[in-house]
Amino acid sequence: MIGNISRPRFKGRINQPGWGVRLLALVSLVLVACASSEQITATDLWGRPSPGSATNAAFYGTILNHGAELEELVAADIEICGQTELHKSTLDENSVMSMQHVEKIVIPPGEMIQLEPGGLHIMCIDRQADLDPGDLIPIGLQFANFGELSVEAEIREQ
Ligand SMILES: [Cu+2]
Repeated sequence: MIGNISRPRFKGRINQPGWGVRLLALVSLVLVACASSEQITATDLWGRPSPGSATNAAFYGTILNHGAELEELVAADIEICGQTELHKSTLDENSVMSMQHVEKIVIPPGEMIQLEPGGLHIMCIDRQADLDPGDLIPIGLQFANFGELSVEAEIREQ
């Protein structure tokens, strides 16, 4: 008997969305397209949890330049940090990691820049609050042409 269980069959017509649904989907698509036509976007910003005595923290993410002009990230501001700087980590010939302050991060038109561990990052110096998993930390990104972009970084383990 087990092999003879008949499953309900849906005819194709039932699964076809009506034109109203399709129109809604189209409108949503257009809205998404408009939202992403911002000249500069920053996505997936994050930082590691850092409770306790550590005084510094780093933030990472992806910055995209959708515009036709070259853009420069010139500063970042995080309220819970005494000082916020743009940094770049480098590995020297002895495999020693060090980081330098950079004046700006250049984002060519149509390209994206990855801020990531071991590379470019936003450095939080003199951290004044714990960073716990799930926290959303507001960051102000200052661009040379675009101006200020407000984003939030999620605190998580990678
Ligand atoms: Cu750093």
